[in-house]
Amino acid sequence: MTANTKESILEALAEARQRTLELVEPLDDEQRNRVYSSILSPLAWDLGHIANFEELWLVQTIGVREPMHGELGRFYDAIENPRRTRGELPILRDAELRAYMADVRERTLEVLDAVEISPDADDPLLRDGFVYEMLLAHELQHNETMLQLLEMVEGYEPLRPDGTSAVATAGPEMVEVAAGEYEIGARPRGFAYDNERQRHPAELAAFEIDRTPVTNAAYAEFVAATGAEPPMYWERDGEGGWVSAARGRRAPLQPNHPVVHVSWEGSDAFARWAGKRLPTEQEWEAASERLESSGQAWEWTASDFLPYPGFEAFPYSEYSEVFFGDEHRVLRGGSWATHPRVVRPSFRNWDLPQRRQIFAGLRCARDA
Ligand code: AVJ
Ligand code: FE
Repeated sequence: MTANTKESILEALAEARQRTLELVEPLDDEQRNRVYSSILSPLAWDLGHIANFEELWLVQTIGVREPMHGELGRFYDAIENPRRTRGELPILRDAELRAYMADVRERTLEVLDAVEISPDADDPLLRDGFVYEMLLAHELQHNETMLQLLEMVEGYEPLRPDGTSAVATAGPEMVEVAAGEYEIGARPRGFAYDNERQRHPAELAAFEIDRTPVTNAAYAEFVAATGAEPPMYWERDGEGGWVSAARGRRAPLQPNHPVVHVSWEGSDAFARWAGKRLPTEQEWEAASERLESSGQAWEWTASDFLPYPGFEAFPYSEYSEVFFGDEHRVLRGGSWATHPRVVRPSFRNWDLPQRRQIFAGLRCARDA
């Protein structure tokens, strides 16, 4: 891992912002403000929230400056304002929103100019550039949430084509992982979220795990055999098959691509139908180096989102801690919509078991 410098941070901040703005570039203000779904924010909220998170951490906290718009931050607080309420909030819109994003960024760069980024800074927020890494990850994670919403925007044409590809088909179907003690979680050095720490040993029994994620073709077979709920956006093609109707456009489903937009409930049912089960998140991580095919779709695991031993919330408990419990399931890997900066073997994503808006499928495992 190379150390963060001001130059590398500047470059990454600019790249992330360009990606954010490109996503909404093809839309008009009405589309940016529209509420498409009660489980996703209007895009204008994501944009203002991205900028407000930047103001909060890089300008107010690191730069010790007063908020630029008084109480505005309240409306961008993700915990205080559940997604279904975000369309009615007095948030910034249109030209005011664009100006706010640019003003925050200007101040961020002034503050960055004055700080010292070093591996042994006293302030844990600045040590190794942690707060800048957090900011970048936050914006890029919201890019993925925005792409989930963009699936619902009729006729949306991205500036850059989406990246998806077929799963590898050569080689053995399953990989065997020996029983033993495996180290789980992020290493002490390098950026990771609080929920990836502490790194700790986990005792695993021998298991086998699919080398590749479940494909559209396999999932269609399961739906046909069991009458299970199809993935979100699947529509009948009129000939007994399926098409994807995401973005309001009926497009063929590639049979050998990983299935996405399935729930945990559907994933768990698929695995049982196949005579297998979902892997635990520890099994997934222990096997991760040997899975050829990952990073195209998030993968549901059998695990509840729980703290690791020795967990300490840092730098704020609303990122992970408030979500711990048996309500959310862990997803591992990453999807075509996930920026590489966010993907790592220890990264833990989570959602409710019935949710299908995320780019998630599954991979099966079984006891050896
Ligand atoms: C890790 C994807 C579940 O979107 O709720 C964004 C990421 N946290 N802003 C979410 C997040 C704060 C989070 N997930
Ligand atoms: Fe956020």
